[in-house]
Amino acid sequence: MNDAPTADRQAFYDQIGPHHLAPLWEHLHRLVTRTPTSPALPVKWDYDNVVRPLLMQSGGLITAREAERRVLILENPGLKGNTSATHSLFAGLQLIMPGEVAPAHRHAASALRFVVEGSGAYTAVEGERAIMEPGDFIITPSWTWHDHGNETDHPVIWLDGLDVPMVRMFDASFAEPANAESQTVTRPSGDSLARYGANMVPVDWKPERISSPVFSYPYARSRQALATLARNGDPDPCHGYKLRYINPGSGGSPMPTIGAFMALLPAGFASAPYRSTDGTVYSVVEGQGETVIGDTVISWKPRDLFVVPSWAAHRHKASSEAVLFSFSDRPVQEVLSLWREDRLHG
Ligand code: GTQ
Ligand code: FE2
Repeated sequence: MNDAPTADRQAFYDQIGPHHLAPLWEHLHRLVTRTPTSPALPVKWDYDNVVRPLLMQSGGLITAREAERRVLILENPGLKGNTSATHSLFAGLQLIMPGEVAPAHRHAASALRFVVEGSGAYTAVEGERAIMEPGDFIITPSWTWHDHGNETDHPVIWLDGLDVPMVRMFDASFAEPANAESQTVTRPSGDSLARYGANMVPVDWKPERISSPVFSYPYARSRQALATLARNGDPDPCHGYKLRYINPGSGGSPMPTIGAFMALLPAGFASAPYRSTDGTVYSVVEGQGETVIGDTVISWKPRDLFVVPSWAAHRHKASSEAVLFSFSDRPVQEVLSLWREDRLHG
């Protein structure tokens, strides 16, 4: 019912309100919609001209130690006050200056990092440091200890993606600081990738947790795989050449709540329109192009970030060969049998 209620009905609503009761029939069509109606908006953050200068300015205002994490939140303008990029996902850009440490902690929320600028900083996860290079994808699964450090002479910046809004929805947030600022290194860098990331695993290994035992997915490997696909076959009309990151122990997503993807769009490629129920955060790695989302045209270049809301029809056009990283809540929707997609040819 969309019309203003009649006087007698309004009087009834006023009568039941104090008893914490409300008439479903006034809300039903907003609650059970025929199709998704996300309040999230298509939005772009220009890295070179807007985000980077402001992030560097924040570097002069607060240290990583003081801030605990020096992050500018990418807040969707359709979700003001929610500190989130989509309804279910937080995104932010984190800056760590030379010599800084972001102290060790752990929390219920799962996090991913996608390195945007600068190389040689590290994220330590459960005693192993991942040395970060642009385009690397790194995970810190739920309740794993993690700290960051930058022992180089230049700033390092990465995209953080967390399932914080989902954890908040469940009222299931826990967090704990570590005793020491930096974790003691207990395994050499590259150890988990060698053990679990060479299409092999230790002979008697049994997965102990739901998340991937590989926590660093280097760009060089992902990029090479995409280049090979592009040489060997035709692109998908909607996706170009698109791969998803996996947990090698299960074939599923690296962490249960967040799916992550990387796509290569050949120069001149224009994708067929597409929509899916997982609102998605994109980070441009290489190339230039535009993504048309409904009536909104988002033109992008390396390091720009943008959001495609749930069920928003969109298509990508690459003016030069492009690589797009993205993440979404798709694995959650899939296990709940909620995920849907629509290929809108023509
Ligand atoms: O780097 O550990 O953007 O705990 C938000 C929460 C980053 C982190 C964020 C976090 C972190
Ligand atoms: Fe954290």
